[in-house]
Amino acid sequence: MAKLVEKYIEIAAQKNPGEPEFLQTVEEVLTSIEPVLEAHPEYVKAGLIERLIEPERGISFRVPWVDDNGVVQVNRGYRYEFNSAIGPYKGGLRFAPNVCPSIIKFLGFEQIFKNSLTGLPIGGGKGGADFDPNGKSDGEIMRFCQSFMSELFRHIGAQTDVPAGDLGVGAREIGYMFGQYKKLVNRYEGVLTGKGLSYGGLSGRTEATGYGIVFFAREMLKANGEELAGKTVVVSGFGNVSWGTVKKLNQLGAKVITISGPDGYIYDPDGVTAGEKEDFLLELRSSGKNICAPYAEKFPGATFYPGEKPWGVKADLYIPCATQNEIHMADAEKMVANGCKFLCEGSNMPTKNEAVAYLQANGVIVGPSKAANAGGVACSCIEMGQNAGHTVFSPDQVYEQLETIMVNIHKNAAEASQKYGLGYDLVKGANIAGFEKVAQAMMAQGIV
Ligand code: 2IT
Repeated sequence: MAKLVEKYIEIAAQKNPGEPEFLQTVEEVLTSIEPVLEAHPEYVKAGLIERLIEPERGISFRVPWVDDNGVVQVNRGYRYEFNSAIGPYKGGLRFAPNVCPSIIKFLGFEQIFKNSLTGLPIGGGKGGADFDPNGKSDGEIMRFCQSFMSELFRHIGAQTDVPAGDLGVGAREIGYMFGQYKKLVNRYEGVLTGKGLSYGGLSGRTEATGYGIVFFAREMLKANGEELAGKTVVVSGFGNVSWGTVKKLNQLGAKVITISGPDGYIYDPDGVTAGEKEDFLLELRSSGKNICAPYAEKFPGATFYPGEKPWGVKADLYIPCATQNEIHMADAEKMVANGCKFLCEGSNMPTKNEAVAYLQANGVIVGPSKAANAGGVACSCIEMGQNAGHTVFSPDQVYEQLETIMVNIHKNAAEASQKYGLGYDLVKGANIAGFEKVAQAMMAQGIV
């Protein structure tokens, strides 16, 4: 079976040259599900893996817009509709200069299993553009979002494909895209999630990803006889996911000692505490400068380390929340040397495959992002339900469901790993649990 998995990985490599991020996740997922393929030769016969690694549809399009100086700018937009076996395509839109097919396809492929793990009826997709929102005026952001939606609208819909935010796409961008979609189709429908509360958004969606990550981390610790209260935590990033994570960690009595940005990291030995410090993350984000250094000017107890990542700081728990491939082998070595016991991945695929293997081999419990950060998309699906039912859910209703979903994801990943004799391996368990449901649905629906 190892040979077979190698063959699939080889097919992916041949068909997707120059796409390292996509191939990284394909290899990670397929290696994990080897025992499932062994138990189900009918999946092999049905060409299920060949079909799974090929997106159902990939769209690339021109996004022309005019900047504040009257100069025409052209970006490239994408939507990869990866798998609709268990529900409409669902996944965020990322606006960042490095967006390319490899990044969108890695995110789209991950999203298939993540969305399946939520237990909710959502397929996998992802999109975005190679547009850098940092330093752009509000007018430029609006014109870009309108132009982007002027093409994307024909491919999406509440029953077809429901995008949301990701890096560089928050409530403001979702608002502009929603307005343009509604104008073009003349229909008020829940085609995007992460909307503002005044026009169909879900209470708690903004916090959902970070809160979910912390619930997942709590379950990981609990399963290993430990609790979050009193733990020191290294967090990276300072955006929406980091903010929600810091908030919930503070509520549960843990102490966050770092945040980071593309410019370096902040070490705050007193903790990024609730209130002023926590709220300052929002200010940093909305400044549009994409730097975290001002935190150390505002709070003199903190130190800014330019150009460095926080992985050499000693802590009980590490939660990367910035972007993909933040943790390389050298970082993993530092973490192990510092006695790291738990890594809970907040951002999508923050750790290189070889670094995950090294951490696990050295006794670190790793919570994979597709399980740990699934609370965001789970709440997106609750938002879809709210819109389809023409109703409004209270924050308490949302938080209660979110917590239950995260507890179940941890339980299902741990059980799937046990079932295949892999012990407590959440990385493999999450891939297996996510895959099993999608595989069953694909088998039931024939060769499509
Ligand atoms: O990576 C993710 O799960 C997201 N960016 C959220 C996707 C969604 O549709 O809410």
